[in-house]
Order: sequence, then C-alpha cells, then structure tokens
Amino acid sequence: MFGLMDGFLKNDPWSLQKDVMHHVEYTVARSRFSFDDFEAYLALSHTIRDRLIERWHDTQVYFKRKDPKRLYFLSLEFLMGRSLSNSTVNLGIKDQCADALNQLGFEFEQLVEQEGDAALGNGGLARLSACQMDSLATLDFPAWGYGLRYQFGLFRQVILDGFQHEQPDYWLNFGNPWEIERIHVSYAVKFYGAVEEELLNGVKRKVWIPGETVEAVAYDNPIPGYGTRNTINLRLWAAKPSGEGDMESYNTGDYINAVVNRQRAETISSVLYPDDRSYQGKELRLKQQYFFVTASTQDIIRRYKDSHSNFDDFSNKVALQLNDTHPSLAIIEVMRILIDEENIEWNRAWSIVCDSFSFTTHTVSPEGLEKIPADLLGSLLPRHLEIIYEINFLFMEELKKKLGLNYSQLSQMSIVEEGAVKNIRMANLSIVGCHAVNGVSRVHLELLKKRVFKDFCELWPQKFQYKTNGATQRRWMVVSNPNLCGLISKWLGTEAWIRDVDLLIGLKEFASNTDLQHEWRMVKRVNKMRLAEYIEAISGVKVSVDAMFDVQIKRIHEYKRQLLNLFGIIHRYDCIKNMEKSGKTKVVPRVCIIGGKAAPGYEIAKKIIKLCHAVAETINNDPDVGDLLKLVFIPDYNVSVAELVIPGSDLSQHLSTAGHEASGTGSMKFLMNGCLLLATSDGSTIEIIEEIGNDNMFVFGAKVDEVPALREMKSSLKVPLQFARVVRMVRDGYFGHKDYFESLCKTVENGGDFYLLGNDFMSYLEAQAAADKTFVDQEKWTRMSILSSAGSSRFSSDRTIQEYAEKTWNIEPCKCPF
Ligand code: 26W
Repeated sequence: MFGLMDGFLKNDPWSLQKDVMHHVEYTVARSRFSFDDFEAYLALSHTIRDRLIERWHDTQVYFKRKDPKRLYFLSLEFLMGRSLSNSTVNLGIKDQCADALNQLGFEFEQLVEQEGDAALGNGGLARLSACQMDSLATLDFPAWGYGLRYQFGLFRQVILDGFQHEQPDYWLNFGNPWEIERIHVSYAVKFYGAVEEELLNGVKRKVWIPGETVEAVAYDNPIPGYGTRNTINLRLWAAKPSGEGDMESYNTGDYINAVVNRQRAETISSVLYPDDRSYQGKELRLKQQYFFVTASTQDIIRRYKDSHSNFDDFSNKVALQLNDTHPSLAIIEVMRILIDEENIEWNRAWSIVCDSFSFTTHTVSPEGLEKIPADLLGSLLPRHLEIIYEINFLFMEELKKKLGLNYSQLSQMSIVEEGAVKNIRMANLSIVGCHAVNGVSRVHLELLKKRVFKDFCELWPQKFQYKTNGATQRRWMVVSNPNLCGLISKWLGTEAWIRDVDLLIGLKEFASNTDLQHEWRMVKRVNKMRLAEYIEAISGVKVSVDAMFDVQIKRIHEYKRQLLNLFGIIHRYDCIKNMEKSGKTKVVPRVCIIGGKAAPGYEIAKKIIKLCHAVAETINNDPDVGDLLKLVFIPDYNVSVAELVIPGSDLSQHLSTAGHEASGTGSMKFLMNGCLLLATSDGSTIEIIEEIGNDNMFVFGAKVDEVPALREMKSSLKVPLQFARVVRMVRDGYFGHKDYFESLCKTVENGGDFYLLGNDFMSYLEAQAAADKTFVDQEKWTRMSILSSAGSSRFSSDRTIQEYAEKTWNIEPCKCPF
C-alpha cells in the first residue's frame, strides 16, 4: 500500500503516484480508470494531507516534549486562499507531484485551479494572519493559530449590469480535504442566564448558571513551514448543538421543535461578517466572538494544565496575541476561569492575564474601534460584564491616584463609555489588559500616539510599539510567480532567499545588467499574457500585452480612493479624445485594472464599482481610443485572483489619503514581484520609500502632517479645472446613469471632499505622467523593477514575526529534528 520507509511517506514521483491512486480508489471512491480533474485534485490533496499529518504529529509531539513558551494567535479572520500549491512548495515536493500527475495524464496547474479559496476573512487583517502563520511555521516558532470555521466565508461578488450583488460562498460544499475534524476535541460554550453566589467551604463564590449551551468542535488545518519539518496548527471552531441540555420538551411531546431549535446552535459559526469598517453591536457577532474566545482559551488552558500543576508558570509558557480587538473578550474569559474556576485571587489572576496578553490594532480611525452595548453584553455574558466593571473600577482608582481627578481624561480612558447607551470600549479593555499594544507601521504608531490612544500612550509609553506588517515571499513569489523565482535564484546562485529573504538585496548589483533585464522582461511578459487571457475570459475585453498593466486591487473604500483612479482614467480618456492624430502616437497604451469588494451596506463604495463599469463601457467601445486605453473591473477579487494579477502587473496604485491606511500590505506583494508603485506617503509606503528610494517609485499627494490643515482649509481651496471637468462629465451623464452618480459626485465637492481628491488630483496626474515617461524607457523601468524586488526583504512577514517573537511574545524557535 503506502510507501512506508523509516516511518515516513516517500516523496518520489512513483510513491506519490501510488498514493494518489490509492486515494482515487478508497477516499474519493472513483474507478482508477476514470476520474476527472476535480477527483484527481482531491486524491492529490489527500496524498499531501497524509504527509502534512505526519509532520504535524512529529511537531506536536516535539513541542510537548520540549515544552517551550508557545504563542497562541487569536484571530476571527484568516484569508488562507488555496492550499494545494502552497503545501507542495513548502514541503518541497511540487516538481515530484507535477511529474506524478503528468504520468497519469493530468496537468498539475490544472488541478490547482480546481480548488476554491478558503476566504474566512475580509481583507488586509485576515490575509496578514495567513502570511504570519506561514512565517511562524517556517521560522520554527512553537505557535498555534485559532479562528472560526465559518460555513460561509466572504460573500462572492457577482456583477450584474455593473452593479455588485452578493452571493453566499458555499466553500465547504465539495468537502475540504485540508482540514481534520476532531470530534473528540470539543468544549461547552455557555450563554445568557444569571450569576449566583455560592458558599463553598465557607468561601463565597460567583457561579454563572447559563441559559443556553452549545458545543465548539475543533477542525485542524496543518500549516507547513518551508524548508523545515515543522508543521503548526490552525485550529478553527465550528458550533454544534450541545449533547446535554434540556430534554423537557422531548417529554412534553414537541420533539420536532426541540431538534430544530437545537440545530440553531450551528448558526453561530455559519457566516463571516462582511463589513470591515465599523462595529454594529449585533448579538450574533458578539456570540461569535465569545464562542471563539471561550473555546480557544479552554483549549489553551487545558493544554497548559496537562503539563503544569499550577498557574505560576502560565505567562512564561503562554503568549496570547489578539488580532485587533475582535477576540479581546479573551482577557475577561481567562480572568473568569482563573478566579471563578481555578480559585486564584484577583490580583494574581490579573497579573497573569496582563503578562500573557498582547494586542495589535489595525485601524487608524476612532470609528473603527469596537464598542459593545453594555446591555447586550450583560444579557449574553452576565458574569463577564461584572468582571469588566470590576477591572474598570480598579483601573479608574489607579488613574485617579496617578492623574488626579481629571474627569474628562478619566472618562476618555474608561473602559465603560457612559451616555444614552452605555458601551464597553473593546480597545480600552485591550490596552488595559495587555502588556504590549502594537501598531502595524511606524506612522501608524505615531498617529495612535497623537490621536486615538493619546492619553494611554502618555500613561504607558513603553507599552506602545509598532511592527511593520509583511507578506510571505513563499506564497507571493514562489507559489504565484515561479518563473521570476527561478530567475532570481539563478542570478543569486541560490534558493536560500526563500527562507532567508535578506539575500534578495543581492539582486541590486545586477539591476543594470542587460542580460538580467532582458530575462526579467521576458518573465513579466509571460505573466502578462496569462493575465490578458484571464481578462478576456471574464470580460471579453482583448488587451495588448505591450500596454502598461496598471492595477488597483483591494477592498473598495472611500479612503483608498478608487475614485481618484477613475477620475484619472476619465481625464486620460478625455485627453486622448481631444488629441490630434499625431499626438496619439506618443500616448503610452494602458490597461487599467480595478478589482475589489464593497461591504454590502456601503452605498458609496457600490456606486464606485458601478461608475467603473460605466466608464469602462464607454472607453472600451470607443474607436477613437482603441488600444491606447482599456479599463477592466475584475470581479470577485480574492487571494487566488491576486496571485494571478500581481505577477502580471507593471504598475500598482496605493492611493489612500495620507493618514488613513494603517499599513497596507498589497503594496509589498507588488514590490516583491517587481511592479512599480504609484502611491501616497501613507502607512507602510513611507517605509518602502525609505527602503528603495523616492526615485524608484512614483510618490504623490499630501503628506500625513499636511492633511489636517488641508481639511481645515478645504472650502477655500481652489479645485483644479481638470478635476472640475471630470466631475462634471460624471455628473452630466457622460457615462450614463446621471442621477445615480449625483451622490457620488457630492462626496468630492468643495465642502465635502473629506478624502482630498481635489487637492491631490494634479499631483496624482503628474505621478502618472512620470510613470508614462519612464515606461517608454524600458531599461530604466526594468532597473527600477529589479530594485523594487531587491529592496523588498524588509517587507517579508518573516521579519515582522521575528520582531514580534523577540520584542512582544518572548518566544524562541523549537525546531523539530528530521
Ligand atoms: C468589526 C468590523 C471590522 C472588521 C475588520 C473592523 C475592522 C476590521 C479590520 C481591522 C480592517 C482591516 O483589515 N484593516 C487593515 O489591516 C491591515 C493589516 O494590518 C492593514 O495593512 C490595513 O492598512 C488595514 O486597513
């Protein structure tokens, strides 16, 4: 049967092929003489999964034996994307798998396309979690990820007549070969009810009598490191009806209703909230958060207690990382377990909690901070609300001692927001209950210090730090751009940069080498051809690979200013229309590509999508324009679409109004792949500029420090004529739908242009003109492109994770021996 040798499954093509055939017959249950691409994908995935499980076991056994300090990464969102290609790359068996499949008459690349994305997250924060898991595994850190196994991930975006429609993402419908269901790993999750006092051995204790109980069941997803045997775990929880509970209704005869009601438990983990802007105090969302938090912390504490007899060593063995405030109830849950169930005295419990938890915030806007109505929290989690009040009381007492009776400051810093509706401020809770608070770029921390968390930063300056985000070069270069990787390894004379990313800087010395430049352009061209085919398949628009591929892909948000991009495109179109024939020969042909999802309730963002389609319709069908300008909207943007688009783009746009993007991580993926950036000085771009230099990218727009003053003067600022003209074209119905776009135009009119499109427009056009001019000089362009890749090592998530490990989590690698 399986090729067992020394206890390991073998990885030569022949053994892989044998195992694939085994899975065709016994797992997929198809005849070995007749199975299609999808069935071959399933069989191959199971073949790889067996190897992952082997490594996973070895890693877990080794961690248990060594008992290092472990990191637990708690996140309500993970955007993992596809697993097949990534796993084969990290296990170092991609070529062997391709060979094995080839001999069976299948194309590996074809099988990769059979897999749907695991899209259990919204955007930047969720993809960052996935990149960080890859780095944690690769750098041999003893880490676990915890998340929710939503039955429906982020909605599928369908475009009908240019409008976005949302459809459910049935990602589990065809099964998920990458997960391991652990029916025996489950925990009770309690909700509602009341708190009672109980006398136990003469000591008063609080006891929470719940009104509803459901069960959390574990699903494990092995995460293999690259170039190491270490394979860590991403444990996702699914809700199931509880085994115990009230059987009364069975006896009273309402059997059917009782079963149906119990089945409702599953709704808790059924759907991901698709709004990444603000928190709306919804009961189901709070239930999800607590469900996730209690299952994870029960699991973590159980594991700790397996090898420790008391809690003295807890914070030396356990680091708990909160990915934004979404899982911050974990602070309260651990507190509750320690004091109510483990009988630990309050102060000791509190210091254990504070020493173990750290928190990273991913937003700059105060509106992005979560608040939970106290009534809602109190009804769902009565004991937790009591604990929050107690923590806040003690914190306020401490503050009064330190700051005196400055009531306005006290009320700003309080965990409880008083007002018509009493709210619990989850960010304040996280800051108070964690030993470290991290921003996601340098400027993000500066903004936190100046604005949102000013008082806290002054109180605890040492608590506030930053770790600039990063992306994993395994997925974003090796998996998605194998040809470029081959070229880089050839010129560097080693593949070691895939683990040791700092080696990439070695490319710098060849940046002007004409041979490398030539090969570099060839790789780009092949990637552009692949992208052009995709574009034609989805939109019917034929594009020329000689044109500059200019890309903006990310969630649609006003602050990300897709509208600025569209206005720039309209301006370009208008210029071409008004040009003499002779002028047209000088125009650099462009293919403008925009992709991204709008939150379902975000009207303005949805109008931006519609405007994009309306403008595309006009431009793409205008014979005066031809190949000089094309505009395509890529529907249903997700991780695997990004893997196709990024390697095939020449220029990428990152247009956030300065001071609004906490970090931004898309830019890093483009940078690695040698796409030039056209960007504002915002978030992590500021650090990219420092790293590769102003002259290797196209920077424009107001700076972070200038934005507040510009906003003050907004109504007196003169709007450039060119800007007024494009807005008028939209308003007057040049692209149809006259009334529909009126409210969109209003957002950028004098009084209302909050994101300063008018102010930055001319500077944006200049940057675009500079990009055109450079594109004509292919030698210069290619040099800038090589220097972008060469300078991208600082933006690897390996560096981010290394910094967290040393400065925040205090964890060491624990490498499983071969
Ligand atoms: C509760 C609703 C909600 C859900 C998700 C509010 C906010 C979020 C996320 C925090 C939004 C997000 O993804 N933020 C992005 O995080 C990235 C990773 O740190 C940064 O690179 C982006 O700048 C930031 O917008």
